[in-house]
Amino acid sequence: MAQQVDRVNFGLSVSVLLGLTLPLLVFPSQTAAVLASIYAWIATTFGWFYILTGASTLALVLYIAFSRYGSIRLGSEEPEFPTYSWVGMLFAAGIGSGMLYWSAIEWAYYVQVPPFGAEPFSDKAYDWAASYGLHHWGFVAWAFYSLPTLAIAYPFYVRKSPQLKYSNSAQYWLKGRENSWPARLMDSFFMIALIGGAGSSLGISTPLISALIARLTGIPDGFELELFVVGICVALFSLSVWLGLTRGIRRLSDVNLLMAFLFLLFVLFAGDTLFILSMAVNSVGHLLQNTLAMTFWTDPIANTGFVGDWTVFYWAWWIAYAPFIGIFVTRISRGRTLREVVFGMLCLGSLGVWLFFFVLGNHSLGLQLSGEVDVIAVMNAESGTVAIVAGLDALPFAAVAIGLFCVVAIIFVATTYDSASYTLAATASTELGASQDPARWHRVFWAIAIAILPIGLMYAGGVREAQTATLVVSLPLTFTFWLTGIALLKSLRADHPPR
Ligand code: NM2
Repeated sequence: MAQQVDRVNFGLSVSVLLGLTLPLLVFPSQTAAVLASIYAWIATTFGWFYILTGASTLALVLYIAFSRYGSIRLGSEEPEFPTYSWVGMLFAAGIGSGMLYWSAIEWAYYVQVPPFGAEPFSDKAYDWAASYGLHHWGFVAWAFYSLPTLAIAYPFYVRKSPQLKYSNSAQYWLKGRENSWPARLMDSFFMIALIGGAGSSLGISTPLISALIARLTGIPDGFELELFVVGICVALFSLSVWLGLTRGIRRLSDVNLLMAFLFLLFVLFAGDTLFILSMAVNSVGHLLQNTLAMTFWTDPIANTGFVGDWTVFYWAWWIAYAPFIGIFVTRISRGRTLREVVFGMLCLGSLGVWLFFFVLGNHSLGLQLSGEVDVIAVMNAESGTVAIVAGLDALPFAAVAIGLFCVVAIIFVATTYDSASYTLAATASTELGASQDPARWHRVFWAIAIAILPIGLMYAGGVREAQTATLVVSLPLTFTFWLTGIALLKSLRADHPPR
């Protein structure tokens, strides 16, 4: 159904897109230096605040799920999507091919500079390396995604506030002032974070995908191949968002889930199955044993930089994506209870990512330990991407694994971008009803618009800077998390007074 365009939000976000791209293109090194020093300042000054926000967010969503509020249903209808597709869509939207990169290689960074005072390359360092990734992509991380989802979905379905926007999460305070400047500010922070975040994700995944294609076809890797990869991805996600939620986005996510499972099964059985399984079980134990310590660790005494470089970096990254996921998951969650939303995201979301860390991560960790491939040396000498391909190359029928991995990576990129374009279009539309979609041209406009930034960045070499910019923008979003959390609790209390 065609909807009106909200001129202010539309104009604002197009200006943001240009405002973000131009300085990075015209003054790349100066912009990079400024951004890096701002991030360093944020990580030192607000590190504790990010850690505290993570722990509190997890506590809040668990409280809502376990309390009587958990059984509140979002709208009175039956769920619009079957659970398989619902989980598939929320997973594919929230997780991009960044996860494919990090799940395979994150351990190799941690083993060299381990947390909690472990000796580099020691057995203890390997234990931490195999379990810390599970924390950075686990319950706290998914709680960051769940909170805006609850905070947007509750007013949207239950309080009938027809705004599929981030500022809807502050509806408790904004009643009747949906177009006021605090609302606009919240929405524009969200749009900047999403445009920057999506831009840098495509900037990270393109080299990975083109390295895989180069390995498979023998075509030399380089800027032309990368442009070609961006072209395929953009075509795929424009088509998907053009077809819409049910015919496009949902179908692509269903295929995504199936292909991802096939790929993981292949690596599990073609690789050292026994080692992968026992390392996976072991790392869950290590994670559970240390969850509290990891959730609250700010490293104030030794100040090794691990928390700022990793945990704060990850929390900021998840927070930058979170309002987008909140809007998108709201749209697909009609008919579900708050408890289902929290547990679906926390448990199934974490489990989905963990399967990649279990199989892909422990496969390459095993190669390092057995001496078959010196993954760390390859990574340090060349790049993480090359090290991942080297790990897959050690498998029997390596071409099958690499081919599947390449297809999965492309679909993961496309499924994040189609929902991101959908969400940007929704934010830049005026009132959307519970099952209305933004106009078709408008959805495709955003699909193409958010691809322009990464192409520019790849050309100018500013992918890291875009990522840093995203992290910087996530600071004000972190403050809005407290705002939306309190607004949600207040609305729930007001609508459901204790009996
Ligand atoms: N998060 C999940 O490429 C990606 O995986 C994008 C990254 C926010 C850490 C999402």
